Amino acid sequence: MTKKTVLCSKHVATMGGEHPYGMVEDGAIAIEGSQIVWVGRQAEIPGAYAGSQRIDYGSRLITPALIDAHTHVVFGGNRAVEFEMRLNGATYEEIARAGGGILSTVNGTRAASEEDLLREALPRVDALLAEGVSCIEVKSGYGLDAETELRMLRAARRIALERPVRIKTSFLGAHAVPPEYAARSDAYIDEVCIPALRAAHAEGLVDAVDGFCEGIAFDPDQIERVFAVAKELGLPVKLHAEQLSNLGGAKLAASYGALSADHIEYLDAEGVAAMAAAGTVAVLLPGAFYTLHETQMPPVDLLRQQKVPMALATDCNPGSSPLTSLLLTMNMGCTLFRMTPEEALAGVTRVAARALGLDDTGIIAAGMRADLAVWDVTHPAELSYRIGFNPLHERLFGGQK
Ligand code: DI6
Ligand code: FE
Repeated sequence: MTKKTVLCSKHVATMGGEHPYGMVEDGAIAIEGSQIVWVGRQAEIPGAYAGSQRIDYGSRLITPALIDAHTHVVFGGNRAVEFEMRLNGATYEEIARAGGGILSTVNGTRAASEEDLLREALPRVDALLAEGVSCIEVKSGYGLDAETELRMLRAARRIALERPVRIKTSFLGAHAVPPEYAARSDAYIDEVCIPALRAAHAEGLVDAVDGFCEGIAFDPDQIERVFAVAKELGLPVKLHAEQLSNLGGAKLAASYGALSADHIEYLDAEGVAAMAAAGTVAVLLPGAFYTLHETQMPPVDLLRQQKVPMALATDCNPGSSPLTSLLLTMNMGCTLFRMTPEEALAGVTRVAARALGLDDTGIIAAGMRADLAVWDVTHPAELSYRIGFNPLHERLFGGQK
């Protein structure tokens, strides 16, 4: 018989239901094995769980464990020197066009073994787990040749063997044009990106297909060729869209029923409407906005009005967002993008799950995985309010400490 446990706490933010934060006061969560089997008030615990082991967390807050729905945590090297160059006046796009930027990380990643990539990623992963994260999306996209793209994805999948965390992988072969295909981006898509996607899928390494639709990367026609193959393979798509300019990427992604369109600072009303109609999640990435001194805000009011769900993620990468704190990301979502603390918490739980196509995590409800975070705070707004403080008391992953 699987072990039953009842967790009790003064505040349980289920992030489901009608109340703000789905709050249950004097709450209890019954867990059997790795699953939540019942949630409600302590006064109403069903008889079936009366004799179970109880853990009393006192006046603390329990939330769903956090989900980082957009990261590039697997890569080789770092770009501190470019950070310095940007502060001496160079722009992100100038550095990219001069062969730095994403391509400098491509060099570092091609030179790294699978072991190196895993070893370098783990400290970043550990920083996220220490803040109550239970699930991390990880993209390829710094290999830009079939061998290195697959190596990145294998390293990403191995994170889940080294740490108690769920990993979802996205194939991002259409991230940048590698030097050997300079000025031949169409040939890169047909000769490298698409065959690498097929090979990665054949090896079972791909959960979703992503792309970078931008002047310094790929145009909508090129992205569409990759999406057509994703569709043929039965893989969901998502897209880095409208980060630095508006090329209509979000609209294209929505036309493929994308799980998410990410960044979207330059998204217009037409793009918002297309996302709303397709049920595509907006993944907002304030770490990149902050790092690049961006001034164009994502259209948060319009997204809200059109009921496009908003997720928040770190975009952890060595160039535009060397960020490994989802709590700081929540604070930035509130202060830079004027999201509410409730939207920020939904954005790293319920909505983040949806951006990854997951329906068994992100809220606290019967039938969901027991992925939970217990915090030394009494009100959920405290999670977004503080800057650089980690109040995590305990994280449960599939019911395990
Ligand atoms: N947009 C981003 O913010 C990351 N990738 C992308 O398409 C940045 C990647 C990098 O600069 O290394
Ligand atoms: Fe990204």
